[in-house]
Amino acid sequence: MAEPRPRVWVSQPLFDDIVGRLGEYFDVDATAEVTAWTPVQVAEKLRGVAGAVVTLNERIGPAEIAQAHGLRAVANVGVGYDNLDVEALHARGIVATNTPDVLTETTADLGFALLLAAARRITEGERWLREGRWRQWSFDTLLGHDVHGATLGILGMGRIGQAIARRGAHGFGMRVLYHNRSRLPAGIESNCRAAYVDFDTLLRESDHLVLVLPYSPQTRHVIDAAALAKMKPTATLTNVARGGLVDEDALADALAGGRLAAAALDVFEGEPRVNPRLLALRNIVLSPHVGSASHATRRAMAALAVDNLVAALGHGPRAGDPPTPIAAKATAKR
Ligand code: 8YV
Repeated sequence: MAEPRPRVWVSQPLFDDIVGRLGEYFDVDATAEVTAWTPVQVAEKLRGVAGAVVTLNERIGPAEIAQAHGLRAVANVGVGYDNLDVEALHARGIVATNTPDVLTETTADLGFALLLAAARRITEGERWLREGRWRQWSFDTLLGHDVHGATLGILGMGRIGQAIARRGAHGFGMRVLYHNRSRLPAGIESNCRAAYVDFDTLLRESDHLVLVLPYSPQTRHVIDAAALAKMKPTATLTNVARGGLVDEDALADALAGGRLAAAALDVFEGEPRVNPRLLALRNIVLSPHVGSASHATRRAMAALAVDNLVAALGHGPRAGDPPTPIAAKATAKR
C-alpha cells in the first residue's frame, strides 16, 4: 500500500493556482473563505499536519503546537513574524520561514504614499470636498507641509526602511536620518544618502518620521507620549510596520492638541479594531494594513511561502533548504 501523503494546512485563501502547487506533494486542507480562527481552532488545525502556511492572523506559540506532534514546518506569509513564537517552534525542531525581499519595494511605495498623504492632507481634503464644503477656491485651503527638501527620519533601517530612504533621498531631495539597532555599513548609508543618528536626534530633527522596525515586547510603544513630545509640532508620523509600536492614545492626544501636524497609519494595535479616538481625528490618514497589497507582490509572497513549505518538508528542487528560513534567535526583521 502506498504511504499516506503528508497533510498541510493553508490558513487563509491565497491564490488557488499557487496553493495548488502544494497538491503535487501533499494533501491540502486549504481554507476557502477569509476566516478568523480562534487559538483553539488553530491548535486543532495544526494537529495532524506536517506543515502550515499561515498569515499574521494566526498566532502560533506553545499552546497551539502542544498537540501538533507531526508539525515540521510553518511558512508565514509576510516578512514580519511577531505572530510566531519562533523560539518555541525551533525548540520543537519546527522550521519557520517568512517572505522577505519580495514585498520590500511595494511596502516602501505605500509608506511613501501615506507620508505624502499626511503631509499634504490628501484624505482630509477629499473628505472635505465630498462633504460639499468646497464653496470657493481660497489661498489658505488645506495648507500642508512640504515633503521635498524636508528631513526624512526612518526608525528601523532594514530592507523596507532603506527602500523608503532611497525614495526620499533620490526622488524628493530629502535629507535622510535614520536610527537602527546597529549602524549600517558605509556603502548602504551612501546608497540611501542616510546619516545615522541617536533616537532623540531622530525625533527632534525629522520633519517626516516613518516607522519600519520589527515589533517585539522591547519595541512596544517605542513612540509614546515622551517620544511624541520631542517631535516638531509641524512633523508627521507614518507607521507601516506594526500597530503596537505606537501608543495610540498618546498619538491621539498629540494630534488633537496640535503637538504633531499629522499621522498616517497602516497598522493598529489590536487591528482590525481601530482606536475610536483615532477615527475621530481629521489630521490622520488610515489604511487597513495594505502595505504589501499589490497583485504582483501578494502573488510573490504566496509563491515564496509555498516554496518554503515544500522545501522545508523535504520536497522540490530545494528539498531541505527553504529559501527564506527564520534564523534561530533572530528577532523579527523587516
Ligand atoms: C503581510 C505584513 O501582508 O509582511 C508583513 O509583515 O505586514 C504584510 O505585508 C501580512 O503579514 C500578511 O500575513
